[in-house]
Amino acid sequence: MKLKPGSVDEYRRRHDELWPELEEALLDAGIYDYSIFLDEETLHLFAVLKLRPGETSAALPQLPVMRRWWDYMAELMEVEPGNRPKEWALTPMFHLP
Ligand code: RM4
Repeated sequence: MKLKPGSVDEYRRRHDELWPELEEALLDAGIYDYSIFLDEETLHLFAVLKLRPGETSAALPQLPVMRRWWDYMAELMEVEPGNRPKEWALTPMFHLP
């Protein structure tokens, strides 16, 4: 994902106050150990999370709370039409299990 210039502090503040119902939806979708890192130079965000076995989190984008969060965050982030954050896939280069 990527932030718009000038959005770093507000992006952090909003995540420090993550809506409890969104946290619940993320956990219900099987997500845990979820972190988002910022490259201060490029404003790219690198999200890494774990999914419980058998979970895909595929239903999340359809949930009203997810859509409301994406609408709320759209002024701070590069987004697709519909306000889903733009994502740039990364190429795995190494993994030590
Ligand atoms: C991000 C973005 C992601 C969401 C996290 C919690 O800003 O909206 O889609 O998973 O917040």
